[in-house]
Amino acid sequence: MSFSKSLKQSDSQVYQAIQDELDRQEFKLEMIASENYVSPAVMEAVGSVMTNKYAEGYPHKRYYGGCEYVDVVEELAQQRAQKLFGAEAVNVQPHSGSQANMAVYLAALNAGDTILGMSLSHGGHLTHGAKVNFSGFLFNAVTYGVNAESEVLDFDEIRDLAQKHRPKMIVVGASAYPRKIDFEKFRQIADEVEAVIMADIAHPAGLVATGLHPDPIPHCEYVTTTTHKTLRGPRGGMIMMRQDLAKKVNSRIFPGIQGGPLMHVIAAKAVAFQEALQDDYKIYCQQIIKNAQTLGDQLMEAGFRLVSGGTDNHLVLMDLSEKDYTGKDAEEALERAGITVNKNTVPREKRSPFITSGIRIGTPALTTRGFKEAEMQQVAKWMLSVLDDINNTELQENIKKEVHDLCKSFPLYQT
Ligand code: DSN
Repeated sequence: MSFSKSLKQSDSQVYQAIQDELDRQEFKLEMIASENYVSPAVMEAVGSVMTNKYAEGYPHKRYYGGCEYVDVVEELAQQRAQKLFGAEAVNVQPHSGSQANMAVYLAALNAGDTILGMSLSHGGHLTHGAKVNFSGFLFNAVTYGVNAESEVLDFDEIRDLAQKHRPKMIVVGASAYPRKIDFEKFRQIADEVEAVIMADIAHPAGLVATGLHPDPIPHCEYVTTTTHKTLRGPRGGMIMMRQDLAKKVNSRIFPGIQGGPLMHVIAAKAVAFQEALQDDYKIYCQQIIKNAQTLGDQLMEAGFRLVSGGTDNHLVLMDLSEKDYTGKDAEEALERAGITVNKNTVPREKRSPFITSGIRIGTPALTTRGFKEAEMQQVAKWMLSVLDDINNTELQENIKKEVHDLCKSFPLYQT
């Protein structure tokens, strides 16, 4: 019977892959803007016996017996999220950001209704109306972008589009937008056309929670987020809303689109929210922004172009369209040097999403491991060396060793 064996004893292949992933995270520079490292406490909850429990329904109204302890963690997660964001009502059950968004759409809209969201190629998200996504199949999706010159949200264009198309919902939020989002301005436009707003704050959620980014809660009917980006919790989603909207949204999550909630993940969300309520989490979020700005300044000083000319959040978007290499080339070269980023489309993109003319670089994960401005300057130097001589694999190999050494001085999980 293999039940009582450790993973190492029972499945050497999966065990080895996890060890390799641990090494990758420990010894490479993780700069994907949507990723982070959770605390051992969060991981302990994700790996707990709560994974065994079926708990369809909501606390104290379940379809299964034996839910008294999963009720405790779900209520803790709800209460802590409410405190963290000042939300009237929350649903902590969405398995992902995509499912959080889907539940809101199904609560607020009918198939065929018009939604107005940010275009994917300008930094939006698949679930904000992309043609290849359910949000594009089910709804009549119209998109807005950034201003051609300033590369920041163009509220005149957004107002014109809203008045022309009369969307039932305006979707606010982005996956690759380096600036703060003014939810109050979106509210004014939404009121002019009698639309509701769903703000998807998956990327800046931690910055919102700590007051370092404008707060969508007073201005938006629905606020969705993932819990694993700047918020530094387990992989999952969450919906925040006014109390009067909660019943319908909750019914769209269960039984609408999900079955049993992932109680181990909900337990870990509770742990992460408690961590985010501590004073040092705000210091962490402040450092994320300082680190992104330090990196951005160094790249610009070296002559690189950043979309919108800089950042005031956790990411920078490098526009490489004037270079003789692509976003894909840059991603691959940096990866060979131990620096993980992702290729990304930029405004006015001419290449396919598989090639792109940009890279998106984020600082939440490196900030978690303790990097500050000095380390970010070093990281920028390595990136610049790689990009200045992009086919030099010997240089990349040498930088990879230096990256390894720096990572060793900032241990994550291995002591
Ligand atoms: N895939 C996420 C990102 O990288 O931004 C968004 O869901």
